[in-house]
Amino acid sequence: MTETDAQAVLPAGVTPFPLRPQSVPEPEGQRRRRFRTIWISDIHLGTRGCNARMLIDFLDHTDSDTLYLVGDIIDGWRLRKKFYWPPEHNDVVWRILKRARRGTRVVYIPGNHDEVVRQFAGLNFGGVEIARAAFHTTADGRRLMVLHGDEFDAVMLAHRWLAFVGDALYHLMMALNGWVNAARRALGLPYWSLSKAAKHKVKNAVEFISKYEEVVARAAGERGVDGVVCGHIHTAEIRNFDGVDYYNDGDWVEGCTALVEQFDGSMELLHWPQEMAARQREAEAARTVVDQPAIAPEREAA
Ligand SMILES: [Mn+2]
Repeated sequence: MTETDAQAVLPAGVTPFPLRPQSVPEPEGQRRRRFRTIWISDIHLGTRGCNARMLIDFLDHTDSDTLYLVGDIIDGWRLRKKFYWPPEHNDVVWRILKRARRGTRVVYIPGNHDEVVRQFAGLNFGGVEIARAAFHTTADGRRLMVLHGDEFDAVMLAHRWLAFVGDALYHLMMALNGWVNAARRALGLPYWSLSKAAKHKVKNAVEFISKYEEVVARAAGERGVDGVVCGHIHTAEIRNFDGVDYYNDGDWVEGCTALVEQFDGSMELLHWPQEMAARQREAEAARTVVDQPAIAPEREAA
């Protein structure tokens, strides 16, 4: 059903969902960085921790042939406790649906926080393919297994207490992170992730992450693929374990990262806060050049 059809069916005065305006308008005619493939995960829409604004900026400055949504896109666990859905979270959903309509192949692999969507694996909603896992072949012919990554939680049971303590600490840290960054914004400082900084200081967490990466890579190797792409642990990484490539696309709560494949098959992690800062510096440099006409004083002298 098109938007106009919906309008005809619905009673007067009732606006069909698609006609709701976006709160952050999508810039038009802007040059986007093109990639063969983009992987993003752990967006956690429906939580305060979600950096929707930064993700909107990412979506507005990039494009790809294929987009993989590698799980925990919507946080059903948190939403069940408390409904939280600001307009920017709608904007993210909108941008993804628009991409699918423009011709990007969008594959949504639900994670543990959006596991309710898993029952729809094999279906297609508005051009978004739902899948439990996927295989991706890179431009240089490597076969990668794509999955959220919570599948390995059982294997990581020995470390479960850490995950449990982690969850409580995590939400406390997220709240603090919001305050810290509001203050930093007010001071004109760039975004900085408190929990990311803290996590790298905690030895246990580092060990846990390293172990997790190894377990996932080994499982992928056993399935005979060349590599694996996952999310789940909110730690972006590109590593190789005994010839198996391990890629983690990170998250949009703390690090705000995406994994991208260039057209030659090479892979890269984009740290979006840094990309945004670099763009801002460039814009400022360009402004300075415009502000200082170099020729004018000499002409005056002549
Ligand atoms: Mn997860």
